[in-house]
Amino acid sequence: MVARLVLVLGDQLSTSLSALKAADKARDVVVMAEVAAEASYVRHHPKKIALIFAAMRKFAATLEKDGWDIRYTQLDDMENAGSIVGELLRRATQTGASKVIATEPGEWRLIQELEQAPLGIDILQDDRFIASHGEFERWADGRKALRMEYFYRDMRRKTGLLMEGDKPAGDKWNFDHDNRKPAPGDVAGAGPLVFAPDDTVKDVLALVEARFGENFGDLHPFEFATTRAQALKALAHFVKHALPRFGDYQDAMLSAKPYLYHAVISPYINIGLLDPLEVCQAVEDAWKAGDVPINAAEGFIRQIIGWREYVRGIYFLEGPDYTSRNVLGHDRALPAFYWGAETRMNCLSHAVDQTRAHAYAHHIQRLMVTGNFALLAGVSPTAVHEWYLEVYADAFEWVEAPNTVGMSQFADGGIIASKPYVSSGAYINRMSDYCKGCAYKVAVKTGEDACPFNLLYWHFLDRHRDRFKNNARTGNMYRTWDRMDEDRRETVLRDAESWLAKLDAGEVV
Ligand code: FAD
Ligand code: DLZ
Ligand code: SF4
Repeated sequence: MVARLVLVLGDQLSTSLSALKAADKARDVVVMAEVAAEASYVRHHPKKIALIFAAMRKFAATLEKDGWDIRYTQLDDMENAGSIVGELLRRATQTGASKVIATEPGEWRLIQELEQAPLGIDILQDDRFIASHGEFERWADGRKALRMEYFYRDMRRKTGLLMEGDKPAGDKWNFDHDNRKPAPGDVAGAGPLVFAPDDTVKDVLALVEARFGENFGDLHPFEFATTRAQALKALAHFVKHALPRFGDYQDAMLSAKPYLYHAVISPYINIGLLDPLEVCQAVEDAWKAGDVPINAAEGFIRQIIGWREYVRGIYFLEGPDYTSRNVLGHDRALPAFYWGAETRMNCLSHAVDQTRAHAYAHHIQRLMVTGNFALLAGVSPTAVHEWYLEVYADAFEWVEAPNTVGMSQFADGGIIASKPYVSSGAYINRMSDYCKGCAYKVAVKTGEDACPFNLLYWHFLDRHRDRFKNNARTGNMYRTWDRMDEDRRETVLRDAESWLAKLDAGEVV
């Protein structure tokens, strides 16, 4: 019988992949390819490209050992066709295959390319998720608002995680009330387990340095896990050393501690080295063993079976135009300090520096520092979306776009976020140590020294009054604003305008 091609993409490195399960090891040929089209559709952080290429090479070796016939193309192979479809066509000619089995990619762009390819491609559902597209559609159907919390409860019931019969463990679905403490300055922070580069990784690092060395981001030191075995060790390290305090300090930010008690496993889950359910089971086991408190276990499991599944559901429900939504009509260019240019804002400077160094920032840095600023300043959500897709090692469109366009920039009109995630400097000051070392003064509300978040917060609310004044969660902010005397309101708006004019003129702000 003629062989079929089995496509395995760089974020599909799971032996349980639906395309592999549907294939016949004795007959079919696995195609994996490092291609320029995927490596440059945005200017990915060099660490992200290195992670994907190194993990792809090692995954191919694992499959080969397991008896699969693999056709692997390295980026600098002379015959490399440069794109996924090009590589499939080349391998089809080589092997005589006329059919391809693929698992659905996590991006509309690539799904459409596969659908339009002159090949018979069978695209199977990606079943490495808890909810299928059909299940999410049924949940969403007829609901006025698609709130994550209700979807999450269904996922708890479906998986049985942290359930006691049909009741949530500890009698509450959500323990956030106990979470989100500001970090005292002396917390240790566990930090992720790191891995020294082996020969495969060193080869990839040399390639990435030569081809993508100009992209924003430091390639060295490269310390990510690149195999499932290493990723499992990183998970065990997190569960033992960081999970117990994960809930407490989930939203805290400290200049010297980029990771605090976060897991730093999203890149591994997203490329397939770890399975989301096994991760949650490890966390539940630690709670059952009495090693971690319920607020940490519940808070963590909610991020995975709640938020992660929910944002994927929204991405596929909303369709390919989701990334170009812009209900607030924001069109400012992304400021140069997102690419490392100088800024006087210490919070932004730290979040961007960490991003450049590690291809990582934790959720609150993404949401309440870089995201919050872009939203307040009215930056084009498409530009913001591209930035997040480029700079983080865990960024794949199905998860990045809803978090950025929806949750962070409110550009989808509130499908994901029930209110815009905006704050003045007071929130950042409460949750971090950034303000202490800042050229601006967080307590100052107007004038040259005023924290720009303080100025822009009111400017944002004022310019979007019609949209947000009746929102149950922002309405009281308008009452505060309206209670200020008129002179003060005018001064705040004038100072915000002149600060934005300096930003637009390219001054260091
Ligand atoms: P932890 O804080 O330790 O959380 C544990 C796990 O929960 C993560 O590994 C991740 O798998 C999952 N998780 C937590 N929050 C979310 C969420 N909102 N959506 C989906 N999964 C979540 N996450 C990505 O995986 N890829 C992205 O491209 C991405 N872009 C984001 C962009 C913005 C603007 C924002 C606000 C958030 C984004 N997130 C993204 C979500 C979240 O910030 C990251 O998942 C998290 O920071 C990863 O670090 P961690 O493994 O240390 O997470
Ligand atoms: C992100 C990425 C990169 C940088 N390079 C490759 C590659 O060379 N080959 C490949 O198969 N996949 C790569 N990927 C992951 C794809 O871009 C990803 O599958 C799609 O964005 C869908 O999530
Ligand atoms: Fe950021 Fe304002 Fe604090 Fe400076 S004072 S670190 S700009 S929040």
